[in-house]
Amino acid sequence: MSLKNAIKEEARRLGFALTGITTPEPPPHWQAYEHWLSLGRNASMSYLSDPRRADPRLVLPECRSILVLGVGYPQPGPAAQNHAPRPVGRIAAYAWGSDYHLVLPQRLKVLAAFIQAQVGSPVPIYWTTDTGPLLERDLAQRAGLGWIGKNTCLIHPRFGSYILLAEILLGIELEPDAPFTSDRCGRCTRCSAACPTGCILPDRTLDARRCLSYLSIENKAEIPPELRLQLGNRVFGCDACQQACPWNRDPKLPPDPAFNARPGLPEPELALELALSPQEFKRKFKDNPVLRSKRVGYLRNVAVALGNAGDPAALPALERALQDPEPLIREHAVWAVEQIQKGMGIH
Ligand code: B12
Repeated sequence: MSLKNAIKEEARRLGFALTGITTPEPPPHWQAYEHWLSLGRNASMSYLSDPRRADPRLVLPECRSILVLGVGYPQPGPAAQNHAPRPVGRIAAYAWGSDYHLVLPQRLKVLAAFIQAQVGSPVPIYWTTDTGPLLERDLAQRAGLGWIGKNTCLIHPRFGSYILLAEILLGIELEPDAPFTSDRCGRCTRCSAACPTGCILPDRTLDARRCLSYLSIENKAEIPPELRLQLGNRVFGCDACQQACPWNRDPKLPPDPAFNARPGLPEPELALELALSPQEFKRKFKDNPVLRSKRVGYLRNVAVALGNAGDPAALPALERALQDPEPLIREHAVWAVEQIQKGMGIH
């Protein structure tokens, strides 16, 4: 068996259902990416202007090939109405189980050791998922894993877009796979029509300043008042543009069990969440992506979701949140109380 095939086989054994190899050249849409940054569409994510993103060889100078890997995660059903007896929130599907930033590096480490052992001499190597200075979707497209759709997601023709990506940069040459060249979005615009804030732009980028995923996860400040209603019951991330995508209709990629939903997720009861103490929050979301928003960001989102649910039964929980030590939580709880009172005809 060739080294390339042995590596791919080991990657699949470790749970990476998708594997592809590409060259270390600069990412194909670098210019579009720079333009996107120059317009401020990265919002407060200043780490995205790291100049190393321009060329993988700025990350690993000896890089001669890149192994791009993908794993599936559970797919949410169609956007549901809130029928629960008490208002519940909604967490994006990638965050229902263990945090991929913890799960995938463990596997990448094993795979990197396997490659070193197969080669028999030290190989310059760098592995990452999400946080490394790489344009992962561009590399995945060039490694043949799928195309970049109108919702900006990497879409696999059989497995859809509920896929997480990881890469290993290697100081050895492996034969590259053919890039995925066709664009299968056609004239479909369901993703942009489904986006509650209209943040998906016609040039295959999005404006993070209006993206509900950004606003509920990465954003550390207030949620702009004019976008709070659109948040609906989302308390962490957003899947609207993926749920609308026809390529996600029949999930064929078995989701990796590491990302199966934990008890109580994906639809936590909002009034209970609002009462989480710092210790309870840490315990509940240990090793889960929600930890990233910290208690302050999560409870800010929960308060908005309660305001949007408009249930007067939530008023006592919100009134307790008006005493929270975090000003950001208090401010969003005030908004939520006002929303509920408006619904009751009290001004
Ligand atoms: C910053 C970031 C975000 C930001 C900004 C997202 C965005 N679309 O710009 C926010 C917080 C909003 C976000 C949200 C989400 N993210 Co995110 N995010 C990232 C991160 C760290 C960088 C992305 C980036 O550089 N954005 C800037 C834009 C311009 O680049 P891009 O999104 O890669 O899009 C490419 C296209 O626009 C293309 N392009 C430009 N012009 C043109 C023109 C044509 C014709 C074509 C074909 C392509 C093209 O070039 C860009 C660069 O490759 C990557 C990890 C990484 N290191 O790459 C994960 C990553 C993209 N995110 C991921 C996930 C899972 C999500 C969410 C689904 C989470 C959620 N449910 O809430 C959402 C999806 C929202 C969406 N539609 O993108 C996965 C996506 C996997 C996939 N199948 O695509 C990644 C790859 C992380 C990972 N390791 O798995 N994310």
